[in-house]
Parts: sequence; structure tokens; C-alpha cells
Amino acid sequence: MLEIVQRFAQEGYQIDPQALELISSYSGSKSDLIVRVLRSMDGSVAVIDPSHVSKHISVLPERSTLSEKPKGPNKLERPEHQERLAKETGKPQVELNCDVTGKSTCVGDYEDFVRYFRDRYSKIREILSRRLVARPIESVGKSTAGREVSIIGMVMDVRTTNKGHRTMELEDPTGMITAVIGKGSEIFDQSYQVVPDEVLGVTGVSDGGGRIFVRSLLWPDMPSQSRPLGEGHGYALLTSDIHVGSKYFMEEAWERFVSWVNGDAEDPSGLASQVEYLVVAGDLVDGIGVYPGQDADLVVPDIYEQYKKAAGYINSIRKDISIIISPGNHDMVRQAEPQPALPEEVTRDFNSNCTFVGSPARVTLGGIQVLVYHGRSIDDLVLRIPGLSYGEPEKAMLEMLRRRHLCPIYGNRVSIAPEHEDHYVIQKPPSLLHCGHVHTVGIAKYKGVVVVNSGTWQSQTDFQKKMNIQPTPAVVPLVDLATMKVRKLVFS
Ligand code: D5M
Ligand code: FE
Ligand code: ZN
Repeated sequence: MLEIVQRFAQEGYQIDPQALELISSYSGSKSDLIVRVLRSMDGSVAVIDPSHVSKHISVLPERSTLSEKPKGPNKLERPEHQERLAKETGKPQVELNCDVTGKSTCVGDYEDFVRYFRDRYSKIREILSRRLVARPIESVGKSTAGREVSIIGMVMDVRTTNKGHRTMELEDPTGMITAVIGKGSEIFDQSYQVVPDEVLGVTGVSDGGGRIFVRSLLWPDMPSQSRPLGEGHGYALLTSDIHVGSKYFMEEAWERFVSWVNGDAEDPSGLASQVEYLVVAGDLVDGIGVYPGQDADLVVPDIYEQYKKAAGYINSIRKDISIIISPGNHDMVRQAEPQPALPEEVTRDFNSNCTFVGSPARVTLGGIQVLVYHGRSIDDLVLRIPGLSYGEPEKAMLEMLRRRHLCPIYGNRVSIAPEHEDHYVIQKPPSLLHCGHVHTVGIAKYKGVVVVNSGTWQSQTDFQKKMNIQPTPAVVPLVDLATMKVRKLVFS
């Protein structure tokens, strides 16, 4: 028994006595069961309860014959084995649970929208309920006059009244309520952090007439860190926004980068030879017709030619690096998000060490879970939340983590297709969140998640000059997957 308790404690979990009983009385391989339970935990709860264990027991019969063999636990289930496999084959593992490629479900009718928002609500509600444990959560539609209540709602509207108070219209499946934050309230400033369409928790006193006077606001947030930051191996280069075909693409800087990776340039750090992965978070090419007057900025006006050239640039990287390529708003896939992976007609020119995924997508690199998303929602977040700017994109990315959602604001710059499932909810915290799009490098750490915006290979465009956007081109973040330390490599 003590061994089981210690095993969970090592991973940062306590175990409920009933759950402990379930494991210790289990007739199959206990260590196998423990691995299974641990792997299904996402760090958002601190105590393992019986439900976390029983769901793994109920699926065991077929497998228990395997796990009871005298040889010990089923090796195929051990993460180290999967990592070794990935290493031996040189292929990163690609998890498709957050990737729309080949499974777009929507046609865009009314029911699709209802289903999409219900899915967003219920997934984030589940995360929030774990944080609102002290008090029962009421439904909006229930009569609760004069009592202090907690409610989880989706923000339909948030604004300032004529008298200078802040109000939010919150909706849950039972109805709608107005949440009021008075001018003099301690949380008045916080109310400006609230964005439309996000799901949050409020605690306050209800007047029984459809209003609640808010005392505190609660975002779903990331669980406090309960696991070490890194447990992987190897190094990963993170980049994005290459914009091949644009007259602003910095070809010479790209070539300096490739010579360094390939070991053809001076490398006093000795790091180049340790690079095993490269991730491109969108905007591989500049595309055509993306913005008015783009023709004048293109040196390659044909999109297929742009991808052929891009393949040339990517294929010049040494072949033992596994390359993940995710699309952006300049790429040749649908503009509505989530975006599927690039089509075969353009990917066939790339070497076999390239894996094409959607945006967003989850990939596992050297044992580290990476969530890749081009990051167009940063435009909406920067516009809406005070204190955010294009110069510090990592701060906008922290707001995604806090909201457990990659694109909380619906229907502004980013058009989201109402898939039956909301692919943007961050159900399981990744170890690394990688975005691009804004063309500035930004790096931060937040509650056990490393956050990287990977800049660009495009120098400042006329348009960006007018908008006063200062890109940081030809800077490549390099992540040590064993320690999760990030360095910036400069090739400009
Ligand atoms: O976007 C590169 C950067 O330029 C990103 O920070 C957004 C900004 N950008 C691009 N287009 C617009 C428009 N139309 N309005 C405002 N800001 C914009 P990329 O998608 O890589 O071109
Ligand atoms: Fe871009
Ligand atoms: Zn972009």
C-alpha cells in the first residue's frame, strides 16, 4: 500500500483511500494500472479518486492477460518505450485529438453553432467546477434571491453602463443573468479582462430578479504546477511565418540558419548537432490574394511555385531532423479555423521527414507535449485586453492558457467554423504552447507551461510599417526538451 501511495506522491498526487483500495485489490498488474491512471491525469486535480481508477479497471479484461504474463508490465504501454520508438524511427509522435484534419464535421447551420457553443461551455465548465469546489454551483435559471451563489456562464456581452458600472450578460443552458460589477468594486479593473464568448465563474449575491452583484471572478486557468517542467530529450527549433514568395522573405538569413543546423557553420555551443525537431507554426508561404495589393509584394506570384520553393528551403535541412508543419492564414487551406493540414498536392514535394498537421494540433516531441497554433486570435486579444501588445505576444498567449482556450473571442478577426467539438479548448495542459502570426519573438513560462512565439523570416512590410508593427525576423527559439530552457538564436 505504502508503495502505491509513494508512487503517486512522486508524481505530485495524493490518493483517496477508496481509490487506494481499488488498486491494491486489483488482481492484474498493479504497476500497469498505476501507469495507466497516471497517464490519464492532466495535473488539474491533486487527489486521485475512485473514478480515476475504476475507468481503467473496466477496460482491462482484454489486456489483463497481457499484463499478467510473467514478463511484467506490458511494454507497449510504457511512455519510455513510446519515446524510444519515436527516437528509433526518427518520427515524432503526432496526436490528432486536437487537429481537425480529415474530420471537419460542420455545415454551418444553426444547430452547428448551438452544438459548438454547448461543447465549449461544457468542457470549460468541467475545468471550472474543479476550482469552485467550496460552494455548489447554481444554474442561472434557478431562484436564488438574497443568497451568495456561484455561477458558471458564457459571456454574451460585457460593457460599461451609463453610470460607469460594468455588466456582463452570462448564459448557461438554463438561462441568462446579468452580472454587475460596481464602479467602486475591488474587482472593477479585473472586469476589463473579461472578453465576449469566454466561459468564466462568478461568485456574488443574487437579487432574485435576474441580477447578481459580483464579488469575485474566476477563470479556469492552468492547474498549479505539479510536475517537473521537462522530462523529454533532444532539442527542438521553433519557427513560423517564413512567407516564401514574399519580396520581404529573408533568404540569406534562412540560409545562414540552415548552414548552422546542418553543421556547416561555426557552432561554439555545439547545440546544432543535438537538434532533433523543427516545428513551423504556420505561414510557410506568403500565399496569394491574402490582403489587398499583395501582388506588388510577391516575387513568386503562383502559389504552387511558392510551395515548391518552400519545399526546397525545408528540404535543405538535414534529413534526420523531424519537421512538423502546421498552416497559417497565408497558407493554402481554408481560412476558417481550425485549419486542416496542407493538401497532398503541395506536400508531396517535401521530404519524408516532414509531418503535416492542422492548426491547432498537438504533437509529442521527444516526450514533450506541444500545442501548436498559428495564433491569429492574438490579433483579437491584443485589441480587446488592456496591457497586451504585438511587442509581447507571449502575454496574449498567457491569456489563452488562463482561459483554457486558444481563441476565446468568437467571430471578430478570426472566423471559427462551428465544428461539433470545440478544438480550441485546452483540456489537457501541454508542456509547450507554440504560436506565430505576429512576427515578434516572445518567450515566457506560466504554471508549468513554456510559451513561445516564434517570430518570422519576413522583414518589416510596408503595411506593418504603417501599423507600427516591429517584427523580430530571423530569430529562432531553441528548446532543450530535457530542461525546457529556451534560447534565442539570431541569424539576421
Ligand atoms: O500577420 C503578420 C502581422 O501583421 C500580425 O501581427 C498581424 C498583422 N496584420 C496582418 N494583416 C493585418 C490586417 N489586415 N490588419 C491588422 N493587422 C494585420 P500575417 O498573417 O503573418 O501577415
Ligand atoms: Fe505571418
Ligand atoms: Zn499569420
